[in-house]
Amino acid sequence: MSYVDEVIERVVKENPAEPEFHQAVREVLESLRVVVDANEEAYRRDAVLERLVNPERQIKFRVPWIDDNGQVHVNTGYRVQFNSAIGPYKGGLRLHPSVNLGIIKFLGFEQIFKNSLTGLSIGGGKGGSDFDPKGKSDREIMAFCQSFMSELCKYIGADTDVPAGDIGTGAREIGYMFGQYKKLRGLFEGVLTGKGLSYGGSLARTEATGYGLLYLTEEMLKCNGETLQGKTVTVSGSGNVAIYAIEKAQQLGAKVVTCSDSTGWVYDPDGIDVAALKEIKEVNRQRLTEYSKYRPDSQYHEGKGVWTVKTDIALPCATQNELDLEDAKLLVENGVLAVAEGANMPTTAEATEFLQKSGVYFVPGKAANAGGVATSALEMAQNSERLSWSFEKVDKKLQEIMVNLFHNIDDAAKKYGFEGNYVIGANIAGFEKVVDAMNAQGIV
Ligand code: NDP
Ligand code: 2IT
Repeated sequence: MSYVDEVIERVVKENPAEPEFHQAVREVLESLRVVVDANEEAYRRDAVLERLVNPERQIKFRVPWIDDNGQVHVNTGYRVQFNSAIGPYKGGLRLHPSVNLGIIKFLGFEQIFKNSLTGLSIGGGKGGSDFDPKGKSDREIMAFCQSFMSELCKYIGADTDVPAGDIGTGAREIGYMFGQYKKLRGLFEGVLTGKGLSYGGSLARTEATGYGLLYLTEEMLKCNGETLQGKTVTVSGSGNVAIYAIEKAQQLGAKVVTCSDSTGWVYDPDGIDVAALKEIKEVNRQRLTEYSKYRPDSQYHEGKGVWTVKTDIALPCATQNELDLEDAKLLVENGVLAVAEGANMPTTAEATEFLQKSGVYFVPGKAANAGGVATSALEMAQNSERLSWSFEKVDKKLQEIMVNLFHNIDDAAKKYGFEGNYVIGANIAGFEKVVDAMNAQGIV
């Protein structure tokens, strides 16, 4: 059996009931086959793949907090410090009832390669909790965040591990966590990114993931003789990534006609009203059912359905495995040109394969959504020099990072004979830097 197959089999056996982690490992290792096969003897001897798929450390802890009625709740907190070969662990904190160790491990594993692709000095990590922020009062959110950080603060620091936002964790949660870290550790340092602007946050971090997704998509289209101008775009999700993806797509001349949340989706044939979406989601924290009050000609549908709409470019920006084979078939039937992942692993393995075989340009999340973490690294740089850069400066650097990133994955795909396969290109380009750093640092 080949080394790649052997390690995949062991990951599945040794990490039972973690299907998302298996899926992420399988995708990466399958892509690396061409590189691993060429170095099989040395890689086996050095257990390169075993060291890659086993986190350096995983922390699981109790998070007790008291609700507004005096009831005590206990959630589970996680931080997986996956790989520090190229820099301090870096990656978001997800707060969602579906969170479990396998999901945090899949996200942490992806983060290793994504962070490497940014070209910046950040290792891979991820954390979170099965806490559900929906419907909680501000005081309850604060109580949870303080309890979560009371334990997490023992394991993180500006030069060791720097968490940030993800699903359910935005500026409010980062603020409460930062306050608790500072109180307990007595350190005002860049231990979290996505901070508010008044206490060390970076301009353009809020916009970065969505904007970066569009900068990369535009470059990819340009290199294939296409452009965003005049295209129809469908987006899923209506959170941080989705909102700023929609905003930038419209700035670049496309028309975005959908968005969604976990209960339903909106079709707005005239183009999504971003100001209305921000008010509903960022200010009032309401459901998408409110959208038709702002836009009477739009349609609201319960359940799932964004991918049934005819589109040129599909941008899944909600969560993992939200675009399956049936959705992919519909998209292809409707003539989709490109799919770029704003979320982490939103496309199932079968759907990805089908899209690629159908000639759709497909860019995986670890490349397409890397603008968020890249700008987090720029926030870390600003914190280190105790300065704040202008929006224009950060945004320009973000654009450069995404354009370079696209060319790196495109070149890696070509170099190994898989031209146009951005999944293989991203995995190989991300892996090369990490494995080089791991080899240089010895068996640690
Ligand atoms: P938010 O919490 O701001 O928004 C998440 C959006 O996705 C909401 O509209 C939410 O709907 C929807 N959603 C979440 N879970 C589900 C689900 N199980 N089923 C259906 N809809 C769901 O998160 P972000 O925008 O920050 O993150 C979105 C994706 O992008 C995630 O995969 C995240 O890992 C990834 N990502 C985020 C980055 C960042 O900088 N924030 C960077 C790179 C990737 P509802 O509100 O109803 O739950
Ligand atoms: O998935 C991701 O890249 C993020 N949630 C952002 C991580 C970060 O550290 O900014």
